[in-house]
Amino acid sequence: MGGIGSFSTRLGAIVRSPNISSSWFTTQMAAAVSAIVDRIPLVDFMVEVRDARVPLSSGFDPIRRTSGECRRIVILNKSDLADRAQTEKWVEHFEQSNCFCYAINSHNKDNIKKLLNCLCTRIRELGVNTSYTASFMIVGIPNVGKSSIVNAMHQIGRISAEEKGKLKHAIVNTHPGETKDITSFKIASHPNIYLLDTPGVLPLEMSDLELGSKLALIGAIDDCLVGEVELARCFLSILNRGEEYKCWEKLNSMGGENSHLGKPDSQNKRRRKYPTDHTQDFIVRDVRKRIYNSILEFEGNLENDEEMLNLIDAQLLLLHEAFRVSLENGEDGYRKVAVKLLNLYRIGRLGRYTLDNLCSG
Ligand SMILES: Nc1nc2c(ncn2[C@@H]2O[C@H](COP(=O)(O)OP(=O)(O)O)[C@@H](O)[C@H]2O)c(=O)[nH]1
Ligand SMILES: [Mg+2]
Repeated sequence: MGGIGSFSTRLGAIVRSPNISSSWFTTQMAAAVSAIVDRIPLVDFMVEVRDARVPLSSGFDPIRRTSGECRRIVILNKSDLADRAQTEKWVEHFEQSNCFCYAINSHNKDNIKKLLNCLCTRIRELGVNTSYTASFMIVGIPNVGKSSIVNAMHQIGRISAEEKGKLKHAIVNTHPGETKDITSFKIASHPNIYLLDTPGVLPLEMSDLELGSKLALIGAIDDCLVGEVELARCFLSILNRGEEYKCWEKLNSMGGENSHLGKPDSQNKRRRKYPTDHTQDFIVRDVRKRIYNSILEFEGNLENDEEMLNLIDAQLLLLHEAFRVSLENGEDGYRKVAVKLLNLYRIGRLGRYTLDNLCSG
């Protein structure tokens, strides 16, 4: 997916408007930048966490200014939400520019184990002895999963039982801006290896409108600053122009409420052995079905902004029903629908979307 159209431009303009931009670049971020930059010479590696859905746009601005002075590793996190083929291409792209790059889902234990091994190998390659204390500074824009990675690595890290007993936790939240200080977490002994979790930092300026809209879509900027309905509209414009909804076709031919999300029968039987969130599954199926049918029945031109807006507004109306939100709630009802839609998108239940096309990088 290349340019994401006029809805993205509109969203980007909101992000860049003076009253909004003064809210997302906080004094806390400015302080974090100088604390991070001061520590760069003291750490062995900088680990830049990016969002696999926007591997280019989620770059950590301060690191560009210091590039060349530090060893750098790039992690494309949330790969479970991004297009697989695009992620592979992005990993190759970063490797070709001479840095180690790993695509992971920080909620996946195997991914974290592999990453832990890779980080330990990087330290061994430095030729240090077992009494050395090594450190990786984890940096990135807000909400890319830095604290989730640190927690997961600290939990499975190779540290003594005594140290395990005192495991600490970095705060993880769906809202950006939760990590306020730089904190260290041990992940290995002999040599001792520490990860430094840091607060997320946004670029001081959004170089173009699309950048602002992409960062807002992935949740790096607080939704309420930008407006949930505008965000949902932008997401729907991407969905309507994309390919993901096409695999929801079979939902129309599926029966009653107990049928699972397009899984063959044998898999359904297996799945029923385990507790699942049936209400959520039912709602997701209903949302997909309504969106799919609305696109199928749409006779306008998706390349025409006004016609696309008509489709999106019709979809938001349909989604009131799917999410059981009364139309009587007016503007607030639209906001509730938008919040629920964005939540489904951000947990990957409406498909995998990579918003940065490698060719546009
Ligand atoms: N789907 C998905 N969600 C993730 C992943 N890693 C983190 N998250 C979620 O992203 C949100 C932000 O995570 P957090 O670690 O607080 O990000 P930070 O601001 O960069 O420290 C939380 O809701 C996490 O559960 C991932 O690999 N996949
Ligand atoms: Mg954090």
